[in-house]
Formats: sequence, C-alpha cells, structure tokens
Amino acid sequence: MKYDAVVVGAGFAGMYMLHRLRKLGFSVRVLEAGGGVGGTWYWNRYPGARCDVQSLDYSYSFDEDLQQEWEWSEKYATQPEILRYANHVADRFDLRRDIQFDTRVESARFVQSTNTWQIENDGGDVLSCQFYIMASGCLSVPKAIGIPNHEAFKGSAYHTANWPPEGVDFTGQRVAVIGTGSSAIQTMPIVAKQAAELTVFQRTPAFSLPAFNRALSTEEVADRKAVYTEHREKARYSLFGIPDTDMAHGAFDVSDEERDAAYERAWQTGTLNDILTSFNDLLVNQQANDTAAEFVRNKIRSIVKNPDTAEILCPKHFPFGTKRACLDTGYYEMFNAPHVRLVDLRQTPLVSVTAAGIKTSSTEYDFDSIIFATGFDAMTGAIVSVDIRGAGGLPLKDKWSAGPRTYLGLCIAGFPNLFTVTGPGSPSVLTNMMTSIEQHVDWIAECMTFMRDEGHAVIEASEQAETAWVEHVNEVADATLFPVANSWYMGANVPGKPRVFMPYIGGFGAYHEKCDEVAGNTYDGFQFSGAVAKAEQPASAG
Ligand code: N01
Repeated sequence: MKYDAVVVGAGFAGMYMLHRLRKLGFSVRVLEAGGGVGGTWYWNRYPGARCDVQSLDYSYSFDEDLQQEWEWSEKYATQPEILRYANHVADRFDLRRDIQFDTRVESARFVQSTNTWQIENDGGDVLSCQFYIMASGCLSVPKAIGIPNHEAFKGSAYHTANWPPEGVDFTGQRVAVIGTGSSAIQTMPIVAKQAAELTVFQRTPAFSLPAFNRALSTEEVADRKAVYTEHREKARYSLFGIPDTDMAHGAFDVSDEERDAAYERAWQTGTLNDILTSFNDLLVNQQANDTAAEFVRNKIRSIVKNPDTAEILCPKHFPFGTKRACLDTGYYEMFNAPHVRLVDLRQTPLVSVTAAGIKTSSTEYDFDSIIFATGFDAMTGAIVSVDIRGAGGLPLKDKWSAGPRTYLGLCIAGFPNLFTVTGPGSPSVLTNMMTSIEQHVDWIAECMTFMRDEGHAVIEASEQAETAWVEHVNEVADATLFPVANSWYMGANVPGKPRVFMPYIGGFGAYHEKCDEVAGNTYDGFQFSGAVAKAEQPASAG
C-alpha cells in the first residue's frame, strides 16, 4: 500500500498528526504496537498512575469544541481518565479507521530512486510512503532491567510500564519495589495500603513534591474554559509549555525569610515547577539551587519521623530539578507506617534477584511480588528500536552512536522526509508534552502542505544546519546545572548510552519562534529536491 504518510504511534502525538494530515487531504496510515490508542497512558496502568501536569493544561487545544465539552474531574487526572479522554478523541474524530493496532514497526528504509520510505512491520507487510513520521513517544521503551538473575524470581514480577490491564491485588503480600522515580513514587503509597509488607529498594533518592490533588470545582473549570484561548496562547510562548510565573529575581536578591516564604508558597501550590521557577537562577547557580534543595530536604525531614530514614530519603547527589522531580500523594508519609521499610542500595548494593526475592550485599529478602520501576530508554529508545536506514542505507543507530543529532528535534540530515515528533533536540520532555506535540504536528503539517503546493518531493535538513543546532543545544545545556546529574535526560540511566543532554532547554517559546522563523524563511537550513507533478497531489480525504 502507498500512503502520503506513515505515522508510528497512536499516542497523543500520532493521533493529532493523523487528524491534522487527514484534514489537509493527505492519505495517512498509523501503526501502533498497542491494542488501543493512548500511547504511554495505554501501557502505564500501574496503580496511582497520574499525569504530573494539571489536567486543564494536559489536553489538546486544537479544537475549541473538544476543549469546551470535555470535563476533567481532578486537578491531576488519573491514567484511566486520560485513557478515556484519548478514546473520546479517537471516537470524536473517527481516527480508528486509519490506525492499525497490534502492529510493531520493524524497519524503515529510504529508497532514493523513488523518493519513498518502505516501512516493514512485524506482520511482514511493507508499506510505502513519501513521509515517515515517528510519533513514538519519549518514554515508551522500558530500559533493560539489568539486574543479575532478575528472571529467576519464582514469585510475581511486574514492570510499571507494562502493567497487567486487569490490575493486581497485593493484599497480604510481601512486596518489593525497585526504583524511586516518578512511577515508583506514585504507585508505592497505594500498594502499601494493600500489602502486608512493602520494601523499597532505593539507589538514588528523588526530590518529590506534594501534588495536593483534589477534585476540580465547577467554577474553576468554567473559569478556565472562559479564557482557554488566551491561556493556551500564553502556554505556546512560555518556558515550559504552561503559562509562566514571574521570575524577576535571583535567589539571593531577597532575604532568607523572603526566599523561604517564596518556596513555601510554591510548595503549597502542589505543582512540579513552581519551586524551580521561584527564582531565575536555580538552574544555573549551584548555591542558589542549594537553597531550594535544602528547603525540600527540610520538608522531608519534617514529614518522615525516623531521622535515619529521612536522611536516606534526602536527595544529595544532584541539583534540585536536574533530574525530573516527582509529584506524590503521601509518599514520604508512607515511611511512617510500620510495615514499610527502606533499603539504601548505596550502603548495601543490590547483588541479584533470587528465586525467593532480592539479595543485597548484607541481606537476603523474601517476597511474593517484585515491582520493577526502573525507568526508560528515554527520548531515543523508541526511535532507534526501529531499524531506520536513510539515504545510501545509513543506519540511524550508527549516525547517533555518539548521541542523537537532529535539526530542531524535527529532522535528521541524511534521512530525507523523516520527521520526529518531540524528538531529541526539541524542548519535549522539559515541557507540557501536549503543547510541544501540537507545535510539532502543526509545523510538520504546514511543511508537508508547503511541499505539496510547491511540488517538492523531498525535504532534508542540511548537515551544516544540523551541526549548528546540535552545538546550540549543547551550549545552552552547558550553561545550566543539568549536565551534572546522572539523569535520563543525559542518557545516564542506560549503561553504555552516550552521555548527552538530549532535550532543548532554551525555553519552549524561544524554540517555537525559531521553528516559525525557519519555516517563514522558506525552511532555512533545509534542502528541497525532486518534483511532484500537480496531478499526483491527493484530493481532500476530509
Ligand atoms: O523512571 P526513572 P520512572 N538497580 O528513570 C532506579 C515520566 N513519568 O518510570 O536514579 C536499582 O525516573 C533508578 O535509580 P537511579 C517522568 O518524566 C511521568 O519512575 O538510576 N535501582 C530510579 O530510582 C519520569 O521522570 C509520570 O540510581 C535502579 C528508578 O529506578 C519518567 O517518566 C509518571 C536500577 C527509575 O526512575 C521516568 O519515570 C511516571 C537498578 N539496576 C513517569 N535501575 C507522571 O506524569 C533503575 N533503578 C506523573
């Protein structure tokens, strides 16, 4: 079959890409490994899974009727509610007829003689298309567990990113959780309510902030809906894809009391970024950052009653905000329960999983269930999981062997007509993903329309533009504290992965303007080639 575009992934990026292109008259096929839409929200069904961006922001803005009619029930939506929303969107815009579920893309090759991509899936089908669009998510491939013997465990083992849809009842069980990132921190307080014993294996403590989740009132929903258009527009030119707060001062421009009062106000809002954006130097000045980090550590010490446990939970290994902070409901409080214990893997390293449980350098523990919350091969994992070969058969894996290289996080030199939605080199995971997804999808759709109107068959980023962009991404990152941390932003959580800061930290608004400027300047930094006869242009498919 021949399509104008093949899109990989039916999460929020792939769904909007399909809708936008179809409306423009392009023929599109979406290939999705899961059995339904929703991407990350389809797979991550662990108890307690919620979005850490507020529901009234974490939703599409492209259709005024959609954003007016959908009713979010809580400040932070649960995974089931977000999945219902994804399904509602799929129904409302009749998306399913162009999505092929339970289909994993294996390889994609650019054929220069025909200027087409040949996409092969795990069913052995080969699809041909002009444009190949990876909308495969930034946190969609779990990293290899990498713990010796992990398959030897005779009890039940789970991974937060591939949770059984029917759910799990841990009542009366001895449960272990490995990892203390966002997934673990969300799920543990719920599992602790069921389990007879919960043992937390922590290698690096995270900074976690209280979500203060609650039901949304009718009034606040109505108030937001009354100003949704202006609110979304502010988000489009903000730092993180949600309207900015005032950041006029540095942390040492105010007295100690004023600084602590600002952090306390930010703590009470129950949001991910408010402490980080209390002052304008927290991500660039270690001393300034220390004030925020110590504020959060003191909160941990005030919540956790056992001072030794509190100290083990206090993050001291990286600056605040340089690994993504977590939002929790009752995480630190959970350690005050007598049936919850904390194992510090820095003191007693994990040796292996055993048939009965987990062995550290000091103790062997027995469990009924182990939950692995060990994270993802972030940002590049899903892209290189497909064997992508560009012009001349160049494998993308080889091109990216020293780290990802893109122009604007949208295109890759040597890989004509390939687009990556929220790819490395774009703000993506540092922002509200919905804002980033819509901006990328709109840019790609407008670029494809431009090419159709002008009769261009092929677009490719120039090596020069790509190199300049990669240097800029690195330069901006190097001016911050981000590269200090062993984070998944740096690829540092996956053994052997190149250590490169992958997202763009120059601010979403500035990035958005740069993308618009490039397009407005006849796609500066791109080369067009080939020609499409007017007669071959597709008629509107509605
Ligand atoms: O994964 P993580 P995650 N032995 O990589 C530990 C998004 N998300 O799934 O730091 C022992 O953050 C590892 O320890 P260390 C969000 O962007 C969003 O929790 O490598 N421990 C770490 O503690 C988030 O940032 C939402 O020393 C091992 C943990 O496992 C991102 O997804 C919800 C280990 C992994 O933490 C990833 O979150 C959930 C080993 N061999 C996720 N290997 C919301 O929207 C790993 N660890 C709310």
